[in-house]
Amino acid sequence: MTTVLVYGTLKRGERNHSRLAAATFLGPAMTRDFSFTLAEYASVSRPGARTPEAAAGGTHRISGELFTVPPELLAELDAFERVGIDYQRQAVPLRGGGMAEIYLRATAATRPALLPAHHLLIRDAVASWSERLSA
Ligand code: PCA
Repeated sequence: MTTVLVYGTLKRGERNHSRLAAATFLGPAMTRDFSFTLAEYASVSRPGARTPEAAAGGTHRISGELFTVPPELLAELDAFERVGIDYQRQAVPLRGGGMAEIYLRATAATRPALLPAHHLLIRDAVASWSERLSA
């Protein structure tokens, strides 16, 4: 089992949450460190929808929901999030202790240089996806 911190479309009430049907909700959680950036993009797969994307580097912590995920589901989620292309999954310390896996923007080395034109940054993501707390 792996503990995963989700902050975007996988959260309860969001459009991809049904993919976590086999996961166990543990509660709200946030990263320990204020060392991330959260941006929001126009969804490639769903025109009109928006997708948040956290990246390493920055001054914000990421808040979301903690789930226990069985190995088969983790593999499915990695495929869905296109790990190695769009996202990388990384272990981060949580506020209050412990670690969780989180999907962060893939590094420039693995991310395709040319993104579709509609996959452009719209604006900084705001509280709709994650609290933004200053250090
Ligand atoms: N799905 C993952 C990463 C961003 C997204 O929309 C999540 O909810 O954590």
